[in-house]
Amino acid sequence: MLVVLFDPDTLLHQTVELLGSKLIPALESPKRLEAILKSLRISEHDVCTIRASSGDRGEGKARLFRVISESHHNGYLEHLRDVHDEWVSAGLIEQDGHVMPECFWLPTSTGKPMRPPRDPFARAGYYAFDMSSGIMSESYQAIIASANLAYEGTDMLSGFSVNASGSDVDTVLALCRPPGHHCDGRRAGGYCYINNAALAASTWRASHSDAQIGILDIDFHHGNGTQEIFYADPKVLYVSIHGEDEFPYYTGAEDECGIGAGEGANINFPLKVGSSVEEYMEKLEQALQHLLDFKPEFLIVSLGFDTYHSDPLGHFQIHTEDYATIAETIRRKLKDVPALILLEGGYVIEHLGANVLSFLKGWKSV
Ligand code: OKS
Ligand code: ZN
Repeated sequence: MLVVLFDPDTLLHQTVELLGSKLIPALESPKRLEAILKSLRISEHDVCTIRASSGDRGEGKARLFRVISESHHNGYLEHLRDVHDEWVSAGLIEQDGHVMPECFWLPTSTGKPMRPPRDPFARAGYYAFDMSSGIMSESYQAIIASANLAYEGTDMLSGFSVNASGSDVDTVLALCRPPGHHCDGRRAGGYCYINNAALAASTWRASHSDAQIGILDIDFHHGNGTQEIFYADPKVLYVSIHGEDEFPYYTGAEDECGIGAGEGANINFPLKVGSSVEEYMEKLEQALQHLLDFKPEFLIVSLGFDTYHSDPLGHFQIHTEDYATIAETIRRKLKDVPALILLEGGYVIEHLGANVLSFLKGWKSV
């Protein structure tokens, strides 16, 4: 059985980004989820609504934060929680303003340790790598709601969640926003603040120590954050198919294979901008073979719909019906592996709902 998870608090985050040289409302907007929910409703697909902000404020929540801390720095998490208030108190912005970095940290030869500046204005650039990760008053609530979907979804799949009504759930689609795959545990960027995939992997491991976990990233963009978090980890295989030389520009090359014990457990498939669905499927088959050979007991799919042909931030020739083929191909190859599908990018609002439905149709056809 496949379950779709959603938290209304994820809609609260609505910020601005630098695109080209203009500051505009971020393309990663609540409208994306509203469009998906509308299509799911019309097709009479069940959506399970859960809330991170209500109900369990005790042990469950503490556990969520414990798991988040495994892959994210505490100072960074405190920054996400507090920086908007700090900027308001310092008179830097009004309550409805957005925290945006001015100057980024950069490596130097001074030998000084990298440490966060005390000044909240300066700190914004210490904990971010671009200007697509602004923070507004309700961002933190949405960020935690999004992360909680990955956490609860994993719990459902591993079978010990109080929310799980039965043990026949083998797939969860978590309608996460903000997305996660660009966040490396101490820097927000590319609309991402908490790495939902890393959080899911940590959640799984809490109940299955030593598990082999596979992550398939099929967003148009390279998941630099997920790669970074698991780069030295032999137990987590990260496989990504993404636009070559596209955002985030400095990662995603074929020769990034992992390090130390993790060598071989990171596989990148950069694909030329403008690639056809045939070229895409060829890489997908290869990616899936690597995952199958790895024998994961849990599969995380970072799913972006910015591979869609007319996406403003992606440039592959993929159409609505192709998402069914893609999903079917993944599911066929890794049929018995419980799967958590996490929403990442996808910005053509008018077609997002149809693309999600197409993906689900293909997934369920197996
Ligand atoms: C410029 C746009 C930055 C592109 C971010 C890409 C986000 C994404 N402000 N990642 O998967 O979809
Ligand atoms: Zn993307």
